[in-house]
Amino acid sequence: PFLENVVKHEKFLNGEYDTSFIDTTPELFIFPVSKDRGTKMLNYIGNVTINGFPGIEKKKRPVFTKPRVPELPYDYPTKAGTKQILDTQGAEGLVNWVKGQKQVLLTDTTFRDAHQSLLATRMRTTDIAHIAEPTAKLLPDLFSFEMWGGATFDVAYRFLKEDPWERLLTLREKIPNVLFQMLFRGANAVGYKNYPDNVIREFVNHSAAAGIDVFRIFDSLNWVKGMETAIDAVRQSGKIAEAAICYTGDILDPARTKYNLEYYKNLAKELENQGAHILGIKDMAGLLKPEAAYRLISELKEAVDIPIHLHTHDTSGNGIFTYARAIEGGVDIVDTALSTMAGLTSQPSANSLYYALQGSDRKPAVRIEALEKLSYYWEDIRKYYQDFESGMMAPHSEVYQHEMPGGQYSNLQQQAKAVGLGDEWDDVKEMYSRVNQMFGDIVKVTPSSKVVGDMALFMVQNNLTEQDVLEKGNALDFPDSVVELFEGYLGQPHGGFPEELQKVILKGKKPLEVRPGELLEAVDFDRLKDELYGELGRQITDFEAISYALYPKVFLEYIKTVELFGNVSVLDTPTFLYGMRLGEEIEVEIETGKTLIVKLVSIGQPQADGTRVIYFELNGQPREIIIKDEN
Ligand code: 3PY
Ligand code: ZN
Repeated sequence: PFLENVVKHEKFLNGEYDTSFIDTTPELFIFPVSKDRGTKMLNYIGNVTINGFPGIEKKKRPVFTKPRVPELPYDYPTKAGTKQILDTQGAEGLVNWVKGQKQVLLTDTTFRDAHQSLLATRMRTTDIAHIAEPTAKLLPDLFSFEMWGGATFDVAYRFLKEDPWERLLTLREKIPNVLFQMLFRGANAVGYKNYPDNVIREFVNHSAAAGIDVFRIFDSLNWVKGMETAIDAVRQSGKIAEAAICYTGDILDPARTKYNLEYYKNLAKELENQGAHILGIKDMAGLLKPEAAYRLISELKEAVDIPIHLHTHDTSGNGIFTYARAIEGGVDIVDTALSTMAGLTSQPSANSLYYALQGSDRKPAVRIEALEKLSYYWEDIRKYYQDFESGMMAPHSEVYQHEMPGGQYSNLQQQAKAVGLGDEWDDVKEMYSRVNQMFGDIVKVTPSSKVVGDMALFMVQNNLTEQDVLEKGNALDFPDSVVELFEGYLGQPHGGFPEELQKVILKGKKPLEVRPGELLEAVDFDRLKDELYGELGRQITDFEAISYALYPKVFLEYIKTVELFGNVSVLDTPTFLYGMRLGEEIEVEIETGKTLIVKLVSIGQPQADGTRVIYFELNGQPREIIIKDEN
């Protein structure tokens, strides 16, 4: 604070003080570095070796095979793709190009939704970055890579201890030819609650500048008002606004009248009028049955003039059939993942779809050898993350009953385990669908799906029925997320909230009737940067300020970890998740051209104070690190 005061002082800034001592006594300015990077890294490795990684069963580091990166000749070209169309012809030009395609276009979700849905979003940047260049070269004909947003932003900081902006910048450099797409939760940005409008705008502007081209914008209650600010911000940034309708219910079931074809058609027209360049159909749970897909898409093609982009999850095992029918219905773009990261709660496999469309005039212009080669890599990488797998081994048609989004399945399961309900998972799933009915049959997608999940956990944990909630609600302390939903802080559901339940949950509080963004005070980014400057003692980037505005606690926690352990994103994933085996030697490139060689020599016995000494060699020099054994 003292220095900060000095360097910001008007007279100091005007040069009214003699500062020649800076030049004459340089020794005053050599600050002690508390720990060097190597030591910090050894601290991390020692710690994870002894104490394990959250969510990973404690065991010796497994032996993994070297991931198979496709070998390409050094002069293999990077063909121009959709990114160049957008950059030279603008959003309208790109939309016209899409409309002119006979083939069905593909978005590859391997870098985002696939691992969000299969591996609790734990995929690290290093594993994506290693395959990014070959992917750009082998798949130049894709519509886009969905590679950012959704839960990846939060999980990067919270669990992977890495910076999501870095991921975007790194991948953009390696993939210059295909559009980058992100999932954007409308007024909830990449978080779980509504943010002030200026935060939404800043986020969109900075992500656009850092490399995002297509923003898939949705609202977790399909409330168009909640999407308006984001759509406008994206349009203003010159990028593609893909406004999405979340698909829920079943248009084939005449008994379920709340979300019928008319509902979807009206919503589609509203979004087109709102300025959407592309209409997204976001079937986040994989509920869109094949015949429903045909009807929905063919009717929407009549209702709107913009291209339609369909997203589904293969949870039920019907994904390819759904796409085949949607393609007959005229869908322009579909979301797939590389086969070894596809299926189950993830997207349908691009490799399978390729073969399913053989003989069709809408077959995509991708090369099957490319898809297969890249799939080998992901088959190897996926093994690193085996502890984050959901355990779902086969198609799961029960999804048509519980309606849980693919991205939530593995996450809610982790949450259930964390609160001691690991063995009651079947009850939690069943309760999830009962809570949905109790809430009036709402759209369930982040963050509304999280609220349904929180309530389901709460009810199973406390042994409550729907009746209990209504009768004893006054004495119950509902999860905050549930109270906020019923207060209107996530917007308004189609048909409103069930009134009796709303009264019980709000206990006299008045619900909002307007868009939360109208009431939330704008974030003063200059003040926020000053605040952070005070806290961290260094200049703050715009990216950091936005992250802090979205997740103050998570962001500061991340900064603390980096101070303690340095930049752990440079570690290979087996070391990051499992630590090292005795006698093992690894290389860590801490910056381009600067490599540390680390060998784990031995692990000392636990001491009376609960610590152990870990003996390493760092670039051939012995190093001892003291680690607190938390076991
Ligand atoms: C997200 O919002 O993260 C989702 O993937 C919703 O399906
Ligand atoms: Zn999804």
